[in-house]
Amino acid sequence: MIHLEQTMRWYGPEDPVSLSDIRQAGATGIVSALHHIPNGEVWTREEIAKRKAMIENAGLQWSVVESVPVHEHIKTRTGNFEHYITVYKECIRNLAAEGIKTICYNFMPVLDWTRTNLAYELPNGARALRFEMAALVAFDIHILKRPDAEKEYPAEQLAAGKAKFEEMDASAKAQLTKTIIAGLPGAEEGYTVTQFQQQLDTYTGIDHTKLANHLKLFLDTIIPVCEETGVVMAIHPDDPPFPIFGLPRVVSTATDIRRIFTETNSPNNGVTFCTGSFGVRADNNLPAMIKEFAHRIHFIHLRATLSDAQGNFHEANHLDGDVPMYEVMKALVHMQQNKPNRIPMRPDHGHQMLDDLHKKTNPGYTGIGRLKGLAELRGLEFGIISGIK
Ligand code: DNO
Repeated sequence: MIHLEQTMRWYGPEDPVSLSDIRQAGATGIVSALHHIPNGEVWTREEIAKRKAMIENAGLQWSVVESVPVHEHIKTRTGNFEHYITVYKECIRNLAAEGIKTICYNFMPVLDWTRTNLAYELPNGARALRFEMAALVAFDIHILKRPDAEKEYPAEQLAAGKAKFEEMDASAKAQLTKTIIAGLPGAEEGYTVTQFQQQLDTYTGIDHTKLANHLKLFLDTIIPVCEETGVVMAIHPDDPPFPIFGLPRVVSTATDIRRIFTETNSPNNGVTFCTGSFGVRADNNLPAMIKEFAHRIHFIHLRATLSDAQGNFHEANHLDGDVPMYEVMKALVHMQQNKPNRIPMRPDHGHQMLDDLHKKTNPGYTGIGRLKGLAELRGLEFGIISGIK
């Protein structure tokens, strides 16, 4: 039986979690990106080779790039978008030339992933990442004061947002603002409140259909380069998987993935199967999605969330929450047996716990929480595979 490849994300030399830590946690593959190169600039072969050597010198291999960011001009198809697509193709070619052939990316407008609380205390004292609708509304209506935003929320949410805003002091408001728009780890962009509104304005007139078409046009241009160089693209779902700040979302559901795969029909056009992102929607049946999209799942993020009908969620232990991780892992084990290569998976996020509570960490990317997640997931996979043999 073939096991999934166990990987962990490493933010590069500045990451408080070292390559040695990751190796001790048992991962063999690294997920990394050249975060020091600004979005829209070419990743040269030299820079890629340097990072690759660092990883290999630590006894690991660079399995996935997460992410080569997609410039906002490509998403809105304005300004210099053609230039940025040329740069993107160049990055694909250079990565392929250095032997790195799996690229994770997303097509979320303006913000990469979004949370409202990075230190949500759990009953056992560990801390988790949380998304609270009332906090998002408090920011949107009372801090950002986005024009006409009221019309997008039902009355109860507006009331909850107002109550939330009124209970926050100045430092809580500043903290919430920073959490939402200053850029979480891995996001290549951060904004001030004014810049954020200006960025939102660039999406005026871009609805779901238009954004979906921009993604298709982007893929139609880059996928031939991937086919030529043997690179697979793995789109990351929207996180959270529903529209926020009036922006369209086009990678949230099985219907979205089906559309993306049909419109640009190539095995190189694939998905990062992120159970944490897809799992927040009750209408996403994760095991069924794995079965349907197995041929195009090139990378896996495993994480569980606990959510409610109001759109609030927090990140639970990897085997808890409302993601049916046993069924998910069974479907993935089955998928892996029919693939020619090992599919990289990583424990996505982890709680801040034990000694990490006293350390400066990248929110969600602690050493100990992810070590625990990886250990549990690997144990689950081991159990399932042992039962099949
Ligand atoms: C968050 C990550 C995302 C992801 C990007 C992919 O922890 O899963 O930031 O890397 O959306 O492009």
